[in-house]
Amino acid sequence: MSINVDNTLLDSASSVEELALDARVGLTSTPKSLPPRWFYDARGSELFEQITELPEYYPTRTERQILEAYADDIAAAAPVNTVIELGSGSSTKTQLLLDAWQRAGALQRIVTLDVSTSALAEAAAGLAGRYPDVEVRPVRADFARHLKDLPTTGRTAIVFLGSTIGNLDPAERGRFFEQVRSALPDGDVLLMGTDLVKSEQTLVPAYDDAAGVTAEFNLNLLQVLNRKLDGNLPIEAFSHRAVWNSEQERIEMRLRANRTVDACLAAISLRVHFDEGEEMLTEISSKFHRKGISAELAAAGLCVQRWWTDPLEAFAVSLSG
Ligand code: AVJ
Repeated sequence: MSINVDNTLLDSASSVEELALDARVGLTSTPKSLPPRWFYDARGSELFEQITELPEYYPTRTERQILEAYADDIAAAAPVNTVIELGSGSSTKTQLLLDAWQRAGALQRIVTLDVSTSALAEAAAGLAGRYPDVEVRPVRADFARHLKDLPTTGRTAIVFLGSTIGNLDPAERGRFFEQVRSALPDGDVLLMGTDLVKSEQTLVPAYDDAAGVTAEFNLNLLQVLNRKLDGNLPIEAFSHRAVWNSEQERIEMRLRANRTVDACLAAISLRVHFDEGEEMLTEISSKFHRKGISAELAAAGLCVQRWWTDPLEAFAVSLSG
């Protein structure tokens, strides 16, 4: 079965315009940076799926372990009929929750929201097949901006898994939680996965795996720029870096120019220069403590009601309202 992806909030033309804007700002800043959502073209989404299966990348399987153990507990604590999944990707872990909500008997509607049309379309077909009596609505949108534009009917859980919240810096998280708070009437909830602070020896390999999949994922960003903005960035001149920033408790993915690079993005008439050794920040992946994330939620008026974790406390799933 195929279900149309709703592109009205983010069509491909506006997406290219937004990339143009981000590239113009990010590539002329010091240090250079780009927002991580541009990783997820069809190839990038596929590479991310491969990352989730790497031996070093513990977050996905740990979160799945938590959901496997506690899905019924979660469904009981959050008796909802509408699920809005943000940054849904392939929605595979979400099925554990949806099964539990369905067992509880009230599941009526699933809205999935992602920037990747290909991931949305594929996931929606799977969900519609698995939950034939449930309305499935894939919406192409940016979770950081479009929450207020989503239909909210019925008792709702906003589900935000995978520690995607870690991609936002503290100010962006503050704004995001405010939006969640205004989108959720009393009684509605946010179910969120957060990766927890742990040793650098575990964190760095998770973002710099032996097979080089994360490196390919990071470098694919240059292909996205070249393809969408008619650029000629020499991919082979760059290498992948994953660095633990212990002060800000986040992994930083960077692309390092191994030589001087002079290139251009013709579609936006932008010349791009990298010095040898210069690094561009392509993603932050913040790691959390229970206390810190609870305080951030509280600052937006959200209270943590439940907190589920794995035995090693590598990852947590929280329920707030
Ligand atoms: C999907 C944003 C949660 O930060 O761990 C994985 C993306 N980047 N490996 C993460 C990612 C490099 C992932 N998130």
